[in-house]
Amino acid sequence: MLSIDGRALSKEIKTEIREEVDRIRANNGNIPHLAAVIVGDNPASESYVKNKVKSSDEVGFESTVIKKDENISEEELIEIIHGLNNNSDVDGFIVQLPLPRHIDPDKITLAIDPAKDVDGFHPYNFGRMALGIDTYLPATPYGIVMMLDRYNISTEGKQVVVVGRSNIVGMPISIMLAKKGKVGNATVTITHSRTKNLEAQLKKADIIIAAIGRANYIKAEHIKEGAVVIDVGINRVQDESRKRGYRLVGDVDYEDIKPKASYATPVPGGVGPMTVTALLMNTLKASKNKSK
Ligand code: L34
Repeated sequence: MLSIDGRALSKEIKTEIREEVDRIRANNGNIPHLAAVIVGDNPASESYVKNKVKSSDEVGFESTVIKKDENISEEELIEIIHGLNNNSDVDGFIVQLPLPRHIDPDKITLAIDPAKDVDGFHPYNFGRMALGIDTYLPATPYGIVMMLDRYNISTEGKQVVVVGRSNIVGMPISIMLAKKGKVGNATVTITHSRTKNLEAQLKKADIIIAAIGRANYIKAEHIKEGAVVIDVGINRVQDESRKRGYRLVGDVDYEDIKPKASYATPVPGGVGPMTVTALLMNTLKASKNKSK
């Protein structure tokens, strides 16, 4: 099996972004500025946002983090979003999910100016994505598409089984892979918690996209010989031998599928870093759109 190295690929793409930012700077252009809003103290969210800021620094972007207490009201959060919408210094911003339960994520997404929605979550951008009109693609699906593209893994005519139907991963990646295009033209099956006989679906898949949120759920016995396995899951499992007291594992039992898969993404170091890099790509695009 070949490992799809998301870390190395991210590094490569970030070097390309960095070169472009250097050119922009040399021409006295607009330096991309990403802002991230984080609510509460979810350790996973803090770690993801930290990676977004670190990567922004690496490519020469400006970045701002707005951290709010988990008791912030929905109205106050929407005020912050309006502030970012109207702040011409900020090219794009995200509101890290999940949000506390008293805040409706749909209301938050709808409050974001689609021109600055570098997550690609606003219905305006989701709709453009679904119609194949140029837009910000949601970061995780975009990262997966870049991986398949750069590893020359053909999706044309392939049976793709997506496990999970979330608005930010399962649904958009299903649409993107079914569409016309170099990474596209696949026959896509969307599976979820109500799917009957998931095992039979997985067994026929040439490519599996696992976004379930269950540690080591997919095993060798579930996959076809030579399948490509993309693992979107990031689960924390207790591990006292680690300094942090936990380790990260995917939705796929990587060691188990290794002898059977043709390609697979590790966790960590697979889809995660590509999500961050895709966000940078969208932010660069936002800043270029602004200078037009
Ligand atoms: N608004 N919310 C919004 N936009 C997003 O694009 C996200 N997502 C998902 C969760 N909520 C969001 C992310 O940022 C998932 N996600 C994300 C981002 C980065 C990483 C993983 C998920 C990542 O950097 N993963 C590293 C390990 C991180 C660690 O050590 O904890 C990896 O190697 O997989």
